[in-house]
Amino acid sequence: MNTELIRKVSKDEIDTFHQDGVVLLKDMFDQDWVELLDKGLTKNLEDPTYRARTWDRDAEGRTMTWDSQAWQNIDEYQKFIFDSPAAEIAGELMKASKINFYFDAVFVRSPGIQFSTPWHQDEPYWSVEGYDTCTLWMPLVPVKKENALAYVPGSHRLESSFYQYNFGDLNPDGKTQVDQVDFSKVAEMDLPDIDADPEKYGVISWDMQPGDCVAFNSRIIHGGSGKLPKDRGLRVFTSKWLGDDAKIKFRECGMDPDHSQIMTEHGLKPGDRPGTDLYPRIWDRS
Ligand SMILES: O=C(O)CCC(=O)C(=O)O
Repeated sequence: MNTELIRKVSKDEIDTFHQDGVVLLKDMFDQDWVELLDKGLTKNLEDPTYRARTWDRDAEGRTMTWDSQAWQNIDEYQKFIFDSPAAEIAGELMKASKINFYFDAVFVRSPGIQFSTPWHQDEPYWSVEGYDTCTLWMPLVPVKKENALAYVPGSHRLESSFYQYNFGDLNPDGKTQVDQVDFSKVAEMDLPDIDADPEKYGVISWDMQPGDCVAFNSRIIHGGSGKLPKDRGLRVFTSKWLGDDAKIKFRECGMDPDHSQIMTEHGLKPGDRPGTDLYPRIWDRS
């Protein structure tokens, strides 16, 4: 298992990440990491956290499942977070001096399910604020660009706060939503109707193989991923990383996911740099 970068993150990739807020990184992880995460994901699905939810179940019983913050109970995820080159990749892209791990989230779709993730942003609704935050989106199976997560390049720089899709509404089982939030008090405007004219918004996504990842700034508008052909499922592991300017922020409007309680229990308060064993420092430039 290769704990070092198997190739450098290029200057072009770093520039694209800053300009567009998203970049495809081909061949960034070797197959050992992909297999390890896949094993972890199987465990995660067999023994989900209390947060796990089915976001969609269609008439044929096909599902889209989400879970998050499972890493503390899954050795494979821990090994990836602490020993893989992921933190260094995030550090290079964000030109950071230090990188803390924030949390993991998985998105698993049955073959043929049509469900698409609604367009949304992440960081404006996190319990952390900062421009220097990024997600590594890693499919553990091959995925075509029309079924992969899509992005609006440059939207990470928009100042507006948009009405956020309430993911608590994705709840076909009527399960009590643990992170139910009311975003209506903060947002100034609706997200544009991106699906009406994806070209106008420059919507981008890529064909990907296991070992590739997309890195995106957590403020970017992203969504889609789905509309799968009958013989194709999708298993995605994502990891969220914090760069230099990330600070804890408890948002009055509610948060998704809301870490305020566990942060407080760990002695963390608004304005602090996320740390402790909850958000471990994984990488330093030195
Ligand atoms: O893969 C998906 O469907 C959604 C991923 C996502 O929204 C995220 O990683 O923030």
